[in-house]
Amino acid sequence: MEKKVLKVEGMSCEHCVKAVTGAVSALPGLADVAVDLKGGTVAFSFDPAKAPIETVKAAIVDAGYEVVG
Ligand SMILES: [Cu+2]
Repeated sequence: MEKKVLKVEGMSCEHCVKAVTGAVSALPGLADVAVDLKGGTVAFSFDPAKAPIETVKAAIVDAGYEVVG
């Protein structure tokens, strides 16, 4: 498992936190998903063999948010 923190734009309320947490948690090999609403970040552990980082980013984008780093 690798740990990663992504900067995500567009999260403004608890609904966004739930949407992003749900989208990322639904991917295979994802764990310990933690959204920091004020900081605009999403931290998680992931298994690149199951879900590469590009897949995680795509899931966040599909949920309607922008990954900026
Ligand atoms: Cu929201």
